[in-house]
Amino acid sequence: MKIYFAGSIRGGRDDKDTYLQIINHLGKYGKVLTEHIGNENLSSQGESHSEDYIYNRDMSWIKEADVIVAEVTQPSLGVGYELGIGESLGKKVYCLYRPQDGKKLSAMVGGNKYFIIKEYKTLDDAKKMIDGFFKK
Ligand code: 6K6
Repeated sequence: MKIYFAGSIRGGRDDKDTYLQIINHLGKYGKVLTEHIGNENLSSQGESHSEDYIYNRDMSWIKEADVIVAEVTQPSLGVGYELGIGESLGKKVYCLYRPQDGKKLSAMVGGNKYFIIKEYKTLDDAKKMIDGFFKK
């Protein structure tokens, strides 16, 4: 099972610890192609590869992936784009969202019935939701 994990980079790195925990948990179910997203040393400036390289690598990983799992709490143009590409390629797309006061998930994600969207409060909840998804 190849898993493409999507999480904000230039959209902001506030949730990078959460990404790392989710990526580690997803590792129980398959190969996470995008392990770097949980890297605490990866700043909002991203990796030191060229933009071209990153775009092409990430697009080929999405094509290769069996499933896309995204943490969508921190709004990110890149994550939104990846979700749309995942849908157009017919990939399963599973989104984890942590509701926060005064903020709402984009209607272009929240309103799209193609996406499986799960709301969580704690990391333990999120892990249990992931278990439920992969054990189906
Ligand atoms: C390169 C040089 C400077 O900054 C960069 C960007 N680096 C990236 N490295 C890896 N993955 C990236 C990068 N930029 C975007 N992505 C992909 O988009 C990841 O797979 C994330 O899921 C998503 C994050 O998008 P933004 O818009 O928050 O950066």
